[in-house]
Amino acid sequence: MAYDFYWISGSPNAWRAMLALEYKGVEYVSHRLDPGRKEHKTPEFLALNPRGTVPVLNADGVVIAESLAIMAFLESAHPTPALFGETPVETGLIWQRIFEVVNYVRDPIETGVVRAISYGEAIKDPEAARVAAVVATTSLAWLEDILKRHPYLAGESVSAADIAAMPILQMLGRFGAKPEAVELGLGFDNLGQTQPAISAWLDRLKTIPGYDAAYPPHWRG
Ligand SMILES: N[C@@H](CCC(=O)N[C@@H](CS)C(=O)NCC(=O)O)C(=O)O
Repeated sequence: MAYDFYWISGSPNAWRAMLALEYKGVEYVSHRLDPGRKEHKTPEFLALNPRGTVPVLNADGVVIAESLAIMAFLESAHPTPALFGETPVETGLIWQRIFEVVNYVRDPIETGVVRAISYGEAIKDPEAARVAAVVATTSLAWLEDILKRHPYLAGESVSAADIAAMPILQMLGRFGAKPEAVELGLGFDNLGQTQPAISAWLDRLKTIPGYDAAYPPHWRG
């Protein structure tokens, strides 16, 4: 099957789908879109995904435009190495963790903190930013507790749950270290000290197959 994969550098949703492709060693044609030139809003791209969002995987005309759906599709088409477990118990826990991340971690971190910093809202409204930081810290405490007890989110081995969550935490580390975030005292500029288990988990994930290939190119250097 021939795959065309559409993505934007630094998009957390595209990152997780690309890492799944790379982790599984699946061949694909890469289409990096430039958001500055609105390449995800061209008529050609909107014909593939009318929402104009990435990631998109076109598998011989079957178009999938949701990151988790792409990961599930890849698991079915390329079962080895497994990302969604080998037994019903493992698969259930992995999906449990994915939905917990999507429902309780993603928004407080991505919308509450990362977007506020990157859109310049945090500096305009420091009080709101600090409130959002407290909410995000509660989500981090939940992750930290799991990762104190297990090396990965769904237990002893890497899974789709880790790959789904990792870009969100990387975004927090990157934007939490921006000077304005540090100046506001949001508390995300030294995850190694404040959340050592999350930080160690991020380091472990740097060694999995495909990590370097899927790392956002404009973050390098
Ligand atoms: N639920 C979708 C979300 C896709 C999404 O919002 N992608 C963002 C990048 S992370 C995007 O393309 N934003 C551009 C836009 O909305 O114009 C998924 O998981 O794939």
